[in-house]
Amino acid sequence: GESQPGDTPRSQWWRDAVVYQIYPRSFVDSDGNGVGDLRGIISKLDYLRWLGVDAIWISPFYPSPGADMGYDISDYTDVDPLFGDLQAFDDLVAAAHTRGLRVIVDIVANHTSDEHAWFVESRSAKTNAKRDWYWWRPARAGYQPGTPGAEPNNWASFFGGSAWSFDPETGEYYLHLFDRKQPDLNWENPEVRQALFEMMRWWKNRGVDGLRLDVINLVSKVPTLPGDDSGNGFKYYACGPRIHKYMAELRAGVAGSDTDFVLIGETPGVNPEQAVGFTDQQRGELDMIFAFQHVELGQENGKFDTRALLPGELADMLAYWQESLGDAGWIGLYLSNHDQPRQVSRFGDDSEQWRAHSAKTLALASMLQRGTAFVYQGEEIGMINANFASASELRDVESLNYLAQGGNLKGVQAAGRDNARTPMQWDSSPGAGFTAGTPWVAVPARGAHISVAEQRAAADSVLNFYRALVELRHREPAIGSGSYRRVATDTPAVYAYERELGEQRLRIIANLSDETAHTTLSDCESWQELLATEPIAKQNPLVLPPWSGVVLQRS
Ligand code: ISL
Repeated sequence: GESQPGDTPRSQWWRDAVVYQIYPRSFVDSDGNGVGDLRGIISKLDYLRWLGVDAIWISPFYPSPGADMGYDISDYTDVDPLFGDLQAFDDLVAAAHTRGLRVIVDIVANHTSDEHAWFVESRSAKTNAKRDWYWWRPARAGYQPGTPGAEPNNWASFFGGSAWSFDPETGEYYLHLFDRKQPDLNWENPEVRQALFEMMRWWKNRGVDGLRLDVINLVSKVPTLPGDDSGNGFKYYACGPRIHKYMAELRAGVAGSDTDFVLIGETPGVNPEQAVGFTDQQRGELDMIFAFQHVELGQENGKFDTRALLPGELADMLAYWQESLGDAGWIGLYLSNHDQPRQVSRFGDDSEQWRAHSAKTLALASMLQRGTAFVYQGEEIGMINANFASASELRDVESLNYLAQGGNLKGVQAAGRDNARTPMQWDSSPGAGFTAGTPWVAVPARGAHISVAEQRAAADSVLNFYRALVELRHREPAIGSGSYRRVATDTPAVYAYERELGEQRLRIIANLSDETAHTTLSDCESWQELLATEPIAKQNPLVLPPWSGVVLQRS
């Protein structure tokens, strides 16, 4: 936390850091058009410095038709006029660096928009020089091109339906693991990799301090693209045969010898062993990855069919990852982002009674584990799911496709991505302090009173608790550098672990339920409280009120 951009390079500055994720469309709108923008972000940098975070990660702001809200990029080296221009970006980087904040941009290199110049060329003719930059295949043998069942294989798109779309212009299909407007790039072609690395260096040269790499474990496919009899193709395109070669090339080609430049991989579907494979520092690939198993808990039949979690289920999964990694590898710690429901609604209790308590307790349970902590905008005030009651309020292609294919609104209310994409609530005015205009997605009626303005003034607010947690991460070396050890508890809903470094020993205890819990603390006198979500008496057994937690230090 002490190091600033411009200091003597200090490797692994990110270990004790907190990264704040900004979804720019929904953060601050500086010009009243209802869409957040880069100048809006600049206006809140002092707030972020007050909160104490080390870095910001900004979701895509590049020119885009917006089919996937900017994760479909049509020009990698510019700013969409919706969000501003390159001058605004340069001003943002300078203003962030002045305040000691690092800037991480979001690079979508698995696919482009179908409106990107590369794809426009590629689709124009089978003989085009860029034809091979994407995955083109003829119809399945014996089928009339463009008719049902003629897709080259049975791979499924993450957003529903086939991963192939037919292009009548040349009579072939192109692969898209996401929307049909997001064709997959062919990383097998070295020209593609060189073009992508050059683009990444372009952002580095503009002053950015690191990259969040979208679905980066999907860039190496088994080149023959085999059909998958018992699945959706995942095993042939996730962590494919050349993934480690590509990641090493990326590190060398983009970060070079700059040990401060951070590479964060978004890696759906990886297990702990694969996570270590990507992030082992000796191998020189990524610095950290995002795991998914904990956010996919309870998905019975896809993400829109999610059951309530059992007591201890989240704790067990978090502990499984921590224990499996041991002192190898590194992950980003998160419970939510722009693709997930709000963490209080998913893992906590978003009723008025327990909302603030569970927001604090979840943060405490997650953010002091071994890894780099991430805070998605709005989590620091305990924002809750929008629960939109009408399809007309939804904006996300994934949810809209799901409904169009017969899915039900309840599933979308529980798991839809719009839940996390509503305007950041700065105050409780009609535009939430986000916009003076009409927001691109509504400020939900439910929870509209939750705001930064209200919480900044209240000492016991969720916001001030986050601030204290961030400060604690920076202050206690055992958090950034210590070992992790799970501590058994009397109740499955209580998650307890220790972080240890040299003489320092911290114990984190969190009651992740709405029932009072008792937990035995041997040697009660030797523990001293560093932080708690609410006053907790020093006694043995410890009595933890519903949704409460404490950080203790052994003296
Ligand atoms: O959000 C998901 C399911 O609801 C995930 O499967 C998600 O699609 C996956 O994590 C990949 O996410 C990233 O790439 C997508 C984009 O839509 C997401 O916003 C992005 O975070 C395609 O670029």
